[in-house]
Amino acid sequence: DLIHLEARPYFPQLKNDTFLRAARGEQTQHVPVWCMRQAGRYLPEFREFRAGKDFFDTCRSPEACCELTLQPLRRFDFDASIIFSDILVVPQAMGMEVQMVPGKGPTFPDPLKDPEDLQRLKTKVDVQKELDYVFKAITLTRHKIEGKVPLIGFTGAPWTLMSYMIEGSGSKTFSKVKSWLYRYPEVSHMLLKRLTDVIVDYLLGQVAAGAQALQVFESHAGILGPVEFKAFCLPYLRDIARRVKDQLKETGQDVPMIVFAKDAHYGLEDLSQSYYDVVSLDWTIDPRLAREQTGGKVSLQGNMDPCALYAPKERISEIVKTMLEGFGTQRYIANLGHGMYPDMDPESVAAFVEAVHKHSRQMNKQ
Ligand code: 1CP
Repeated sequence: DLIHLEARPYFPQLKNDTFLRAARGEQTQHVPVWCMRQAGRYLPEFREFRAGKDFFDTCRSPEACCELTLQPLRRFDFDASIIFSDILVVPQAMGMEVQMVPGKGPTFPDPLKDPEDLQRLKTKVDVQKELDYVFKAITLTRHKIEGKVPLIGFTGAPWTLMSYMIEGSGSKTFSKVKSWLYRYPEVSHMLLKRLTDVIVDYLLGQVAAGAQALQVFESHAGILGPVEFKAFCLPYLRDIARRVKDQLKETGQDVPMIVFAKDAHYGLEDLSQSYYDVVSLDWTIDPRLAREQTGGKVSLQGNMDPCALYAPKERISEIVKTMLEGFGTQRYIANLGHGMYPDMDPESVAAFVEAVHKHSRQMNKQ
């Protein structure tokens, strides 16, 4: 059986459920906080641990993933953790080769060039087998975290993964993958559908392994206009949440789901009605406007400009206070608007986390 979804009572009991409560829209005493890319090169212990090791070899080692997930929790008072992995393990599971080239980022030596190349992908992907190493990492980490905070599992969304599979790496214009949407819309939908099927199994497998929340990264949403977003992103994002939620419901499980569609301003209202519990925002969106557009239907997550971490500590505290005033202290998870950068100071992260906890507790008393 691919997915056995029974609850796992033998995991250590959760001691801090603030993040899960905020995600579900329940009252919290303080605003929970975590950072996208909280495991990363800005931590000296991360650089030391990763030194000389291949990135995807590290991803395939449950022990290594566990250690890297736990590192930021030893330093900071985060209210959630995210499993160390990468979104590109999904194209690998579908049969594509991906290398992490130092200084360049992820690279596909043999990207998809034209519609016939879809034949190079596996027709049937045994997710349980191909991504077993991620599931093992999640189960191990869930034990080793000892209930300190919830563990978030994640995936890349179909459009973002499709863009890497066709561009072969990051890109300035994304002209190759966008040309597919205009030249081969039907084949594009076929590919997005196949990615969606794998992603649904992958997320369910992560929950079965011990993930307590799920985040879907549509990091490249913003390179599309509103019409293409509605055609090529939104239906698949909805489909993923609906199918995962339906399957979990059958076994009485409720796992909060977060969608992060970076730079998709025009999509906010639709995303708030797409079965996700939480909509995660990049820093270009005004908190009050986001609340209006999502109509109080979902919790919100985000959205401090990561570069605000370069500010002096007192300034970080002020920025956080303004952000909390904009979002309010309920139905809200503080985070950055995107991932951290390697040259950031861990002290600034500590200041960010402290400011969120301190200001939100004060505001809740008033
Ligand atoms: O050697 C290294 O340390 C490389 C840096 C690194 C790290 C730490 C990469 C390469 N991936 C990761 C881990 C990672 N990737 C996590 C771990 C958990 C955490 O947040 O602490 C997560 C959630 C991701 C997800 C991811 N990978 C995304 C979605 C989030 C986002 O940033 O928008 C994307 C787009 C990737 C691809 C990727 N992997 C790595 C890089 C440098 C990139 C981006 C490349 C590009 O700009 O296109």
